[in-house]
Amino acid sequence: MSRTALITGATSGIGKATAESFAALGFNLIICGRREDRLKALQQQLQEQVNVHYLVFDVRDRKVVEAEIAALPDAFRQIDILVNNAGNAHGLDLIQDGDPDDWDAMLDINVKGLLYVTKAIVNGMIARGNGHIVNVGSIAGKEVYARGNVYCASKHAVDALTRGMLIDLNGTGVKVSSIDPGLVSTEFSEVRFKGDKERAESVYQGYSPLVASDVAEVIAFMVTRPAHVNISDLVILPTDQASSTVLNKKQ
Ligand code: NDP
Ligand code: 8X3
Repeated sequence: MSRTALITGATSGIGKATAESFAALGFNLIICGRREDRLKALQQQLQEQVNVHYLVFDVRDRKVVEAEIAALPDAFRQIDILVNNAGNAHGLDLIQDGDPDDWDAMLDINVKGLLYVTKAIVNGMIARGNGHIVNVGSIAGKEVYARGNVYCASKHAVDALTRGMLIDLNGTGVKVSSIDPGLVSTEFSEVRFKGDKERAESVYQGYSPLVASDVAEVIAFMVTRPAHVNISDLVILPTDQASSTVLNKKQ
């Protein structure tokens, strides 16, 4: 029987590319995000390959997350793979200049949103003795860089949660993995810089960044390992990047 995957943040970037990679593997999909027009377009694009259902929710809204997942149609109720991908950075400021609304967004979306979605799905996986949760962390969850403060804290929290889940779910049949990318050219920097496209584009110029499909292909590899193999943590960087701050960038 075909596996079913739920992907948060499937309207763009890594999440969308993961939906495309999973469709190529024949996985049925539940694609999630706030922008319904994009979810509809992706459903149209992929439904010739696999069954696709979409859910519109903000991962911050716990009640809606719970209700939408609880109300999934029968054909999509058994979720075999959860990709906790929804997230962004908001701002790139010194801590003393940071906007508390940005801090709330990063901690509520990247950390609490991941918890809400996981909670709504993990008990079904445990009951079936089978499942795989892939958390999209970041190099920012391994290192702290200047002005990264709260975004880095949110991704360090994702790193800790992945390790905590791995321990707590040991023996249940549910695999837990983290993928931690470096610089990936997506809408990420446009969100971080609040729609400033020029500044966002400059982040990815002068070197070869990862593209979303580079990360998606690795996620697809991670979820297709044999039952006894779990890739628990994987850092993926552009060849031009050695750490958060060491980048072979031509000015
Ligand atoms: P994008 O901005 O392209 O995609 C972000 C996705 O998250 C969108 O689909 C967006 O959907 C969704 N999202 C954001 N906020 C919410 C919310 N409140 N509720 C529901 N969905 C939300 O960025 P990326 O693809 O790059 O980012 C995906 C993940 O990868 C993030 O967790 C990010 O931190 C991580 N990452 C990114 C890196 C990069 O360099 N790009 C590097 C390392 C990690 P919508 O707006 O429709 O809700
Ligand atoms: C996104 C990569 O370096 O902008 O997580 O934090 S970085």
